[in-house]
Amino acid sequence: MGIYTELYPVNNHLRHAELLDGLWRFQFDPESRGEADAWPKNGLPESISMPVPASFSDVFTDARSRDYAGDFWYETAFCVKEVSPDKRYFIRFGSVTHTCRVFVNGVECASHTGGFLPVVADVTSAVVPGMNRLTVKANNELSETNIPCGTTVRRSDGSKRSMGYFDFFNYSGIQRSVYYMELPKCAIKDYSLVYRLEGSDAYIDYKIEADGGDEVSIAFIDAEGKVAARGDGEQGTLFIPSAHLWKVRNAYLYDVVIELKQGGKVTDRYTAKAGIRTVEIKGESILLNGEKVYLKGFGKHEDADMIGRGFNYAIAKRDYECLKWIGANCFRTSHYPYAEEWYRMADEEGFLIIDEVPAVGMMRSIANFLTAGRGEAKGFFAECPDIGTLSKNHRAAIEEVIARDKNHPSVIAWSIFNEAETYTELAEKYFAPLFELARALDPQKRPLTGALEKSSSPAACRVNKMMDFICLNRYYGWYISGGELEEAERMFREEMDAWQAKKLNKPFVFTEFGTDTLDTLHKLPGVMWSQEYQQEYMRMHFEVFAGYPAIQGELAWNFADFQTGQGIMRVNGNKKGVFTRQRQPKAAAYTIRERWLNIK
Ligand code: BDP
Repeated sequence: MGIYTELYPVNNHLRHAELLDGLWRFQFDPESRGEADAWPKNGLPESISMPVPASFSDVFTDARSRDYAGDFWYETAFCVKEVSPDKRYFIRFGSVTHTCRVFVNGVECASHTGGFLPVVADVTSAVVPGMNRLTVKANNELSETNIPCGTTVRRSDGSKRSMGYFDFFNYSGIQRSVYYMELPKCAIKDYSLVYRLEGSDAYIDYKIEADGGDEVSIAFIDAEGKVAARGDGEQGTLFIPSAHLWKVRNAYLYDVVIELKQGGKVTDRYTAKAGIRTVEIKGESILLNGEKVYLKGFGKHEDADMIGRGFNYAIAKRDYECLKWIGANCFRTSHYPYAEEWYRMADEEGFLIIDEVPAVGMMRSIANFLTAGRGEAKGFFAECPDIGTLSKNHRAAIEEVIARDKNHPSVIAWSIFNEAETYTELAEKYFAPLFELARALDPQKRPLTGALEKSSSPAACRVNKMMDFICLNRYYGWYISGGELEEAERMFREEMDAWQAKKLNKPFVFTEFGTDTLDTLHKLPGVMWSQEYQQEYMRMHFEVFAGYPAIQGELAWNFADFQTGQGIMRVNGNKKGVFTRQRQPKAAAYTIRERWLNIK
């Protein structure tokens, strides 16, 4: 297991987890003077209040603050009742975007690169009994050596501006929940579960990693509270005859209880949910528990009014209700790992997730969507200033996402990139070790993929051979032959024929197809941007999909309208949502619903 992000916080008589969400102090630091001026020790000198979790941008009423790029600071206080030698103390951030350093009482306790995975600070040596100051120095500048990729330029007045090589707003800040945790010194660090099915019987290979202790045990408890299986020792195999399986939209979850003992005394207990299921690719099929599954759903974003990319339960709940209403069973966490709460909810609701690392923008283009949509991408890797650092950060994201999400039954695949250069020798060299790494790290050996843009054509792409199923982002009828659906369909079929001719014997999943659509515009016959056009475009795609048996999934772009940077191609954001940003259906939602409710 190795890398671990500290298990999702739980509260019980041996573990204490306290949410620190609320109003924190906040300050921009455009001159990067905070450290020299000892802000971690003395406090932020001119701070304002700022909600956590939330992106900072959309709470402001001035453009400079909204679009700020550079260093910024957060600060709050937390209470430690007593400092015991038998305990360890942690602060766990769901994420801090994009890089951060964490200080407690002025002492640096952690630093992290990558804005979409947990940051865990062991603060044991810094805490004191009573109130403690927690300070976070963050930075949201984009570069070509961190993911997501982009660049940071200076305006004529010297201020910085971040420009992503991607099509979503560079929301930043503490966008996920923060926990203060007290753990026993002798604690459970990590666990993994791997399932095998024989008929209706399940075998569960488990591994537990602990810090100290001399005895460890694991139990699977069924929904009636009965122990279904129990095992002792750090690793072993559990057997559950006639197991309840975790199925699509019919999720059965067991309670898992892991206990650690020292000298006969229980020192730690960790509880979680587990769903018994297998995932596998066989020929052109995606199999869940040995049965074929067709993926229906969307690429999403963590994105909403006011809170930006901040996690909010009500929004997530509404999204799941919309997904159920429309007949979806899957989504891709485009273009970064989402807050852990999304996966916990998917586990419970029986949704399938393609879990994507933030490797987006590996194409030098501010209007990357245009470039990618038309298949006009130019090289990225040849000019990347430091491939070593980029790949180190990309590796870390893969290690951390697998460490974090490996036990979620909802996660059925890892997506290693979105729309990267794949058609050069450099790209092949870049990606091969990353795919190998993911394959080696995932105890469940889930299928691997990446989302290919138009330049990754059947003839040119050198990376699809590393993938277990192939994800295509295609915009025939939008970026290509926009407004000309018949012509678009011919070109689309031509490309699909070329893929088919390659006889790859792998499933294909459409991970993007869609049209920008204004919820105010109706026009008959449909024109680009009208609701009618979005419907016609969808119908055309559904017909094409039906003609190719290897197509095993359709994830439309996008679930909802979302914020992007400004530009002549974006009207206050990307409007390819099938739902509006307020999660109300556009006309195409009904077209899609009619189809998806009828695909079993
Ligand atoms: C693709 C990107 C996605 C964009 C989409 C679009 O993967 O992030 O939002 O196109 O243009 O290039 O809508």
